[in-house]
Amino acid sequence: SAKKLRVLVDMDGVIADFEGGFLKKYRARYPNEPFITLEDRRGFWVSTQYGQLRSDLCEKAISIWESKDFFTELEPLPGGVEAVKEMAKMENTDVFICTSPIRFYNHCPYEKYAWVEKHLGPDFLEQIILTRDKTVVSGDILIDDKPDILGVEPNPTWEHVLFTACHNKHMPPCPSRRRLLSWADDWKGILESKRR
Ligand code: UMP
Repeated sequence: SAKKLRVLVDMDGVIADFEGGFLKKYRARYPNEPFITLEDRRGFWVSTQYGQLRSDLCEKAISIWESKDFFTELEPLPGGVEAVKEMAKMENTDVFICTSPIRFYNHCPYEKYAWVEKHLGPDFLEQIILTRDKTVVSGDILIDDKPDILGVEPNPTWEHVLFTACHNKHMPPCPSRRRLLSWADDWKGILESKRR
């Protein structure tokens, strides 16, 4: 068809290893506190699960991603950077990185730009969308590990494809929602299905 396909790709948990980076820095900073292995993670909010473990651990968890260099130093998730670069080179395809910064804005927005420049290249700085509400962004597909993406727009234009992460992999399969198990999964097939 004539129109270009617009793909929105989330950052944390999809191309950047937020969970792995969090756990490593939490354990280094709080070596004597209990922690939750990635195998035992449930629910999107790390802070909520840590708060359930012990109430004061909620703010300790938050202190990790509010620290300088947390977001810049996240490792890329396997295959993510390569997939996004390949996607961006495909004909009739526009790719945007669509990510929600934390509300503590001292470091996070800057570091998200720095991460994209480092891993995807300076040209990709044109493709960044920072928003706390992804429902107002238009696109054909949103690849995101957050199970519930809500906001002011009740009928977003995109189809949410759930990207598998440690916190969502145990959720019962939902027939109306497609999943990408990893970047080794058939993301090209999902894009092709939207072009038809
Ligand atoms: N985040 C929190 N609390 C948590 C887990 C994640 O504030 O317990 C942050 C990290 C990201 C943002 O900046 O929320 C999620 O952004 P998206 O992946 O939905 O774009």
